[in-house]
Amino acid sequence: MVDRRAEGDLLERKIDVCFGHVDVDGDGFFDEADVLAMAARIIAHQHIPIDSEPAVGLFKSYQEFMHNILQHLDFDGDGRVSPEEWRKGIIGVFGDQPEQFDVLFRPLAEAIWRVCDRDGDGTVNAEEFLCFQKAMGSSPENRQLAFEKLDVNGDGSLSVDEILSAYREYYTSRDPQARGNWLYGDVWDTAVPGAAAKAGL
Ligand SMILES: [Ca+2]
Ligand SMILES: [Ca+2]
Ligand SMILES: [Ca+2]
Repeated sequence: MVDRRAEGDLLERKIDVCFGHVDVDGDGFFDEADVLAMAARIIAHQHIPIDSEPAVGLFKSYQEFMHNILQHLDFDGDGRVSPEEWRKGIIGVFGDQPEQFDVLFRPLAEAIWRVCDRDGDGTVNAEEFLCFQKAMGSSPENRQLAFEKLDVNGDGSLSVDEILSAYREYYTSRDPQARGNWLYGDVWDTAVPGAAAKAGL
């Protein structure tokens, strides 16, 4: 059996898996409707009021994120991101300009974890983390696995900084040992969305 982990396409795989999370309505494209649905889902799963400050901040961050993503990744200018644009764009943008990761993803990741860290102590416990993963559509096995792998010292909580560094590794690292590879569980055990599969990704 071929060990796909050794084939060197780990980064591409992570990005394809992530497309399945961001295309919330499953229509094969990532666009404004998906980010609004994703923000609403994260807020609902954390059981916080939709008009609370962190919730409002999350909607705002997702909209800014979409604006920036379209600027960098919408190569054909149709106002939405296809799986091919997503893969080409993320690898191209971060490969050439790694500092763009902080510009594109960090403000959104911070807003997400402000919502998830409900008591604001700078750490996220297992329950809060699993609620986030549920909102992202991860399988129950992958939710649990992600938490175990990221919680290196096993104390049952993750600092927000640890999660942000996991994000960076997830989107930019080709290192098979990078801890952030586990952000959404086992990427080799996660189905790649239909549109990405059809596009031969
Ligand atoms: Ca969509
Ligand atoms: Ca496009
Ligand atoms: Ca907390």
